[in-house]
Amino acid sequence: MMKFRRLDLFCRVVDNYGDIGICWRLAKQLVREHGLAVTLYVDDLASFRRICPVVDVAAERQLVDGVTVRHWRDQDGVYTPAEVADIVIEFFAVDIPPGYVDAMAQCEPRPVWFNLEGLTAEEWVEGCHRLSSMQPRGLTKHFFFPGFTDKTGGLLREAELAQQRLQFEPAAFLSQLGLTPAEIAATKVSLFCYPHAPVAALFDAWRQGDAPIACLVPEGVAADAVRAFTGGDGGAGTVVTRGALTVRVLPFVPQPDYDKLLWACDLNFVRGEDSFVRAQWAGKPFIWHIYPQDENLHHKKLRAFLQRYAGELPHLADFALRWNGAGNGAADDWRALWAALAAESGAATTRAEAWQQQMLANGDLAGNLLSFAATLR
Ligand code: TRH
Repeated sequence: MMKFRRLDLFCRVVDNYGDIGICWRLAKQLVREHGLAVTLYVDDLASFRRICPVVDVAAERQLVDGVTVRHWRDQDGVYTPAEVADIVIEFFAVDIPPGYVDAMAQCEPRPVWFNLEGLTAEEWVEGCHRLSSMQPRGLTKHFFFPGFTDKTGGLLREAELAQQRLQFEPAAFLSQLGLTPAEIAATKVSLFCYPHAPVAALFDAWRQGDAPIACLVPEGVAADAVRAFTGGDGGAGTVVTRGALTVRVLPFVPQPDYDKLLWACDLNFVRGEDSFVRAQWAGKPFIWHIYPQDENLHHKKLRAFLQRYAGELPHLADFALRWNGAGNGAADDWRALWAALAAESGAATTRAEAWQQQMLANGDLAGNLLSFAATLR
């Protein structure tokens, strides 16, 4: 018997689309697969609309795909205990409005309160996952960490994802995006990265290569390199071929279509947290551009992941380190790096599939979170 009926999720958009991307996925899954009534409080509806175009940026409250979405404007609201959900999640340690916390403290029993943390492959996570932290007025907060082992909360994954991928027809999807038969027949690479990635050098290597490459870039991504290569403004719909490389600029697609793009490509460059996880579920080789942090903390996180994932893929690891400015040595020869990576592509595909099975065994984050919540009541 399900102990919980309602769940509130608080999301602050710090940067880009990953914060809302993750919260939106989780909220939908909790409604669809677990029958919870979910309210998503989010402070930036414009970012939300980029990944989910039906969102109304002017609405204080709206129902989207079964999730109640509330515009979280400030910290001033007054809340009653009746408004408080059975489970409350703060994403990435955001400060829930004090009025809401007051109302939580008046509830009997108290709601189950989680801080849902960011994803990292570092070992310390296992020691912190599920730890509790006493809060004033009889409240307790628990840390919940996504992760890559069975001692963490696992990764977000919808139950129907594998089936959807199985039924997916890549050629039809790619021609809907405007790709020509020649581009569909080429090695297809999706490119999603931060502005500091060495894209121009990679384009140069691809251009000079022997095998045709179709690089699919969402509008606004790697904008300088795309403009330099295409000689135009790099708007959606731009397609330019030089040498062996065709660069095609795609519109920023709704979140479910981004999954399909990953499934359809032979290699995916991804970034942040959410696209990084989706690339893993795509079962295709990928290169991760990690979100940069002060004092190169992200390099440590990148190495921790590569150690788990790419032990048997030295060229993929090397390429990923250099893509992130974490490689050893002087100037990078991207032609040689690409040739080494391409030579490893069979092993990288096998590894991507095996990794997927390994991750499946850890359960999915939403299910793991609810099972843990049930032990707290
Ligand atoms: O956009 P990101 O860089 O987001 C984040 C945030 O910056 C966040 O503050 C930080 O904490 C985190 O990275 C590590 O990258 P991410 O996480 O991959 O999120 C991108 C989202 O955008 C993901 O949900 C997929 C979605 N997306 C689309 O819906 N359509 C598209 O066309 C593309 C390219 C992405």
